Amino acid sequence: MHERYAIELNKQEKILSRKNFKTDFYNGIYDRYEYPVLTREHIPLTWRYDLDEKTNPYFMERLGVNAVMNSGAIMLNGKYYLIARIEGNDRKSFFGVAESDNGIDGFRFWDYPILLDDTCKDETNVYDMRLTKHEDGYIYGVFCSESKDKSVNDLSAAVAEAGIVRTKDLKHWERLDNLKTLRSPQQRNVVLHPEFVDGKYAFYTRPMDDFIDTGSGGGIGFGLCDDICHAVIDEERMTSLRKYHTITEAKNGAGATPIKTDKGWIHIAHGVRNTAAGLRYVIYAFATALDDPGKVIAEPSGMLIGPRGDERVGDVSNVVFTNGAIVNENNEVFIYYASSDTRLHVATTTIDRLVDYVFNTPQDPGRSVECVAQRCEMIKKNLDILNKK
Ligand code: M1P
Repeated sequence: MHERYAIELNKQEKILSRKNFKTDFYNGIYDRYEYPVLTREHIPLTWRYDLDEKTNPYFMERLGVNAVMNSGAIMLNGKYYLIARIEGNDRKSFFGVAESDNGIDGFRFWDYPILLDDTCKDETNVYDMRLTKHEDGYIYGVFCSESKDKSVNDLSAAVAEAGIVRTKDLKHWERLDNLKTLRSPQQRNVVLHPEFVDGKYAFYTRPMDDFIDTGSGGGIGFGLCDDICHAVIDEERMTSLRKYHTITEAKNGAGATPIKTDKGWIHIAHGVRNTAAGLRYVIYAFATALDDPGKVIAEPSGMLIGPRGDERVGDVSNVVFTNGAIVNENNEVFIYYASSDTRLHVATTTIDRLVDYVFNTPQDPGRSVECVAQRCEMIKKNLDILNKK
């Protein structure tokens, strides 16, 4: 074995066995952590280097990895699993399973990445899998299946669809037909709801006219389908809407699979606005009704998580994005979010705090003057409290 192997393995082991800890960041809603939970440095050396000295005498990285980011998440048999989006140096993304005992550190990838059934010959790229433990007994993975748009003579033009796989153990994956939405030409950020709705499979969708621009797509959609093996959605109605001069002005999209609470389904999604420096992605939350998971019943004002410090910089800067969260047996919530399409972090909270945040944080009144009035009302209440002391 090349002498460099042991050196690199040792360096990697330090990262893999590093304990993570909460930073002093405080907002009462969630905690942030010092280290990302997954980075390109977490990728096994066997995935990147040819260890055969005859074919790789200089111990070169042959198949490098550029980034590890947007990850689906699930708890199984007491362990925390992430289905990470891994982007190779060749810009193609793929999925790998990383496992941890506590959800905040010690994530290690299994021996092999996931090799999907090659059922879509035009598919060039796959990414951002959302995992749903469905009441039908399967774990579903819904991801973006991207192909070149052959209808135009533009090498960057693409078509996004929602690919669907299912498994029971995260080891054997069965590929189903891509979702068809009859009224939306493109789809990304599609999430399967964990329960049947009116006896049907229910999806949160993101209707788009184009690969980047959602165009006439007004926000996060919701639609039902009869057959998950050949999923077709005829009609999508809107849930969380894009709104002028908010964090969702340019687009939004469903993130983690919704979390069921006594008061409603809590959704942790992303919102995008345009700036002179390009698109800015933040994470926000809202709730839908238990008896109608497509109907928004609470939407706190503004963002839940925005990029901070080093998180602001990466391959696609000024981005935080989530497609996975875990609730453990103690009702602790682990929100996995990637920063700047480069690495993956965790923020932790509890169901009680999340419910309080979603249902008791005031809504965005929509105009500066009303926002100031809203803030003044709270300040007045606070000053009255302080002055009584
Ligand atoms: O680059 C930021 C994100 O862009 C896309 O999100 P959306 O579909 O809302 O534009 C996704 O491709 C996502 O993977 C990426 O993190």
